[in-house]
Order: sequence, then structure tokens, then C-alpha cells
Amino acid sequence: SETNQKKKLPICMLLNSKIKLLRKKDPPFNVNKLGQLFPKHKLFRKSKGKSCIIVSSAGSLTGSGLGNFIDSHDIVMRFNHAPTEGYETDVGNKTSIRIVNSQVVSKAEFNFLESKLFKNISLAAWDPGKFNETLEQWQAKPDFDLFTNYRKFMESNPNADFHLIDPRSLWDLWKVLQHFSNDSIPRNPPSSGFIGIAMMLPICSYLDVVEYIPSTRLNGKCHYYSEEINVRCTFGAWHPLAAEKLFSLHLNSANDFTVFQLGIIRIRPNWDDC
Ligand code: NCC
Repeated sequence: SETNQKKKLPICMLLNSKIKLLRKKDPPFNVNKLGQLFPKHKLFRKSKGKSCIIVSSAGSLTGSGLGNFIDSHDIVMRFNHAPTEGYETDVGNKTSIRIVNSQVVSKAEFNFLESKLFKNISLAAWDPGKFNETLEQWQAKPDFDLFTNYRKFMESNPNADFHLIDPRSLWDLWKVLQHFSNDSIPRNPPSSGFIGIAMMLPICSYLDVVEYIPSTRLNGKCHYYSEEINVRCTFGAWHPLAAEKLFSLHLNSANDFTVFQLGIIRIRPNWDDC
């Protein structure tokens, strides 16, 4: 039927893939101590219909001058330990939410418990787990131990809006990507960037993503905040990054100048099409 056809559109599959955040009532967290620390309120509960922007950490943001444009959005998402201080002209200084991977939460070098980068904003942390694994198995053996610092962080900041992403929904998102790719993609979860797109899109009136589709500023640098030259950060090594980016470009409604000169794609959550 026509409705079933529509549900298979990429935009609809993405909107319906729903990145799930773990809730206190979700077994096994309903009976274990960690669940008691989960935030009481849902993420984005007051944010429907806002203008949103995702700031990739790509090296080609250097020299973009996109800072004011970024800050003009209602909700600004950033990743991991990507700084704003000292880079305001290119990346702005407003941060509503950060998606952090389990390495950033757990490894001493990121100073997760003390760093100001992670205070007074919303946070969502993910860890890949294994394909088809249960939450019990995941909790017993995550890729990187994000649980210890999650507990410590929540004990010292009990009202923090800090959520854990259900690893099973990362694999659901991976399946959406695989469905639309002609080749088989690596069996590793999507990057924080694509997880962010899937999380934000349903709540936004429109979603801009900067320097995720590489623009003509492409300079080989991995991040705007470091001098490391590594094109794999842009085109993919472990994450199915190329598949994510092709998928996102397919959903883009901005013109070529905006995408390739300015480095901005715009995605509208067209629920009516689904
Ligand atoms: O580099 P990372 O990603 O923190 O970047 C965040 C998101 O920005 C987009 N990006 C980044 C660089 C670039 N040149 N082009 C881009 O499009 C991607 O969408 C990316 O997801 C991650 O996804 O969490 C990742 O984290 C790093 C690393 O763990 C953290 O930065 C902490 O140091 C991973 N690198 C390594 O593990 C070495 C990276 O693979 C994925």
C-alpha cells in the first residue's frame, strides 16, 4: 500500500528509527542501582519544533566563520570534548547538548568528571556493545566502562540531564544505513555525528548540520581543534561514515552553494511524507 511504501522512504526510516534513551523502568535498570540515577525527565521534553544545529568536529570548520550562524539556532549539539573556547568565530560558543562516546566518559585523559565542557548542558553517552546483545550482557561488559564515571557524575551532579543511549537502538540505526547502502557496510555503529542526527531530527522544525558533508574548505585535518592530519576522520575508518554522509546528503534540502561552499546541509523532518 501507499502508506507502507512511504514508511520505507529514507526520511521516514530515519524518523522512525528513534534513538532510545534508557529509562529507570527498563529492565535490568529497574532493579539495579544504576537505573536509580537516570534523569527523571525525558531529553528535549520542552523542545519540540525548535531550530537545531549539529556541529561536527571536522577540521574544515577552521576558517568557516560560522560561529554566529551556529549560535543563532535554538539547540546546538556538539560532540565529545570538542572545545568552543578559542574557536568561537568558527564554531560559536553555545552548547545545548553533547553526545559523548564511552571512551570520553571513561578515559582519564578527557577528565570527564572535572572538565567544564560537560557541566550545565544535556549529555547523552553511547557505547557500542555487541550486535544482538542484551542490556544485561552490555552492562556486564561494555566496550569501555562508561558506567563507573556515569555513576560518579550523577552522584555529584544529581540533577544533571545526563542520559545513556540504548545500544540496541544504535544497531537499529545501523540497519537503516545498511538498508540504503549498495555495499555491505562495516558492522560498527554509526558515528556520534549520525547518532546525533537521528536523535535531534524528530524534535526540530529543521536541522542544520555543519561540515559533516565535507565542503570545499576540506583541508585534511581531523578536527578543528587539533593539527592532526588524517582524512580517515572525514571519510571513515571504523564507523560507516561514508554511508552516513551519503544518506544525510540524500535528505538535504539546501542548495549546492550552501552545502559545498558554506558547509551546511539542512534536513527537514517531513512527517507528512511518512
Ligand atoms: O572525532 P569525533 O568522533 O569526536 O568527531 C565527532 C563527530 O564529528 C564528525 N566528524 C569528525 C571529524 C571529521 N573530520 N569529520 C566528521 O564528520 C563525525 O560525525 C564524528 O562522529 C565519535 O563519533 O564519537 C568519534 O570519536 C573519536 C574519539 O573517540 C573522540 O573524539 C575522543 O577522542 C573517534 N576517534 C578515535 O577513537 C581515534 C572517532 O572515530 C569517532
